[in-house]
Amino acid sequence: MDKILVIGAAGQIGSELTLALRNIYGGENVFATDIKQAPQDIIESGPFQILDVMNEKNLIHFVIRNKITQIYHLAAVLSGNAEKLPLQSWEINMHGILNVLDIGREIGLKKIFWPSSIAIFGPTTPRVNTPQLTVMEPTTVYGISKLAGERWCEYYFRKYNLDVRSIRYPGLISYKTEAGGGTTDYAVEIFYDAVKTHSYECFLKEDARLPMMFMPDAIDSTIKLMEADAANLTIRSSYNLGGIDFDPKELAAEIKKHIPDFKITYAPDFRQKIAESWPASIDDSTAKKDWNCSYTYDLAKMTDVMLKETAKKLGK
Ligand code: AKB
Repeated sequence: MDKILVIGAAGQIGSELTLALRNIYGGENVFATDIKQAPQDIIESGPFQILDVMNEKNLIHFVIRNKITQIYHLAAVLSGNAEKLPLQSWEINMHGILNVLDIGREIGLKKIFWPSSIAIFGPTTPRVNTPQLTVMEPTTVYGISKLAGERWCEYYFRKYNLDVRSIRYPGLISYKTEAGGGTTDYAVEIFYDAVKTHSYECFLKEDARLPMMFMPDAIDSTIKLMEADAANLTIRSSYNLGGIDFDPKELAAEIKKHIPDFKITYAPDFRQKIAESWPASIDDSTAKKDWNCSYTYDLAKMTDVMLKETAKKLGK
């Protein structure tokens, strides 16, 4: 039986992916770790330990002691936060993935998953239906670190035959754990404020169209990619994933169908410039061809579930 290590299990993706993996592989076989305390359901459904991916010695001891065969390395500083502390964020984002890749090579791990992002694209990239292979000149430190990480993943695959798999996530929308410090976070915050105050001040402009995805689709896609036959995978940097694309005005209009007096105002900050440098929509035909990726949620379905679940969470 595979033994899986999740690094960043208390984060936005990790808090949901860990539970999904435990459903498949059994709670005792999925080791959750983070530098902060995890939610109660993670602590109760299997092993959890505080662990810092930056500490290579502790990490390798953990991997050997627990006979780990697969790592999902999810910890990262996101785009908005990374702009505030560029060099520290570069260090965290790069050091983490390099530690994991090198342990993978040394121990002979079966598989590694690492998330990349639409942030690897930049203002010179075609914005509409952005292809899998295209110009990549990111202008954020987060984007630069994700692009470098992608190159390292492919390098370890080609040089050491390490089975690393990756997805370029669009903005992820979820109700369980809030995102922290990203440019696409408005699409999560808006639901909390809509439920609490029927209003939201958006830090992007009304027409800032970005690719997004509801978390259940992101989790399903991640597991599908990790279970795909290695022989079918033609991309060893990271796969484009499309999901849905919308702008703040369209999302507000969808929320208004449920909360008629909902009001949105706009006060764009530094994140608007980041959003303008990213794709508006994504061509994910390679992922569809190679491992049959597909999605369940469109804007209307996602909004309906987000409003219901956020209201439940806030006791409204
Ligand atoms: C961010 O906004 O930084 C992230 C991302 C798109 O990778 N959500």
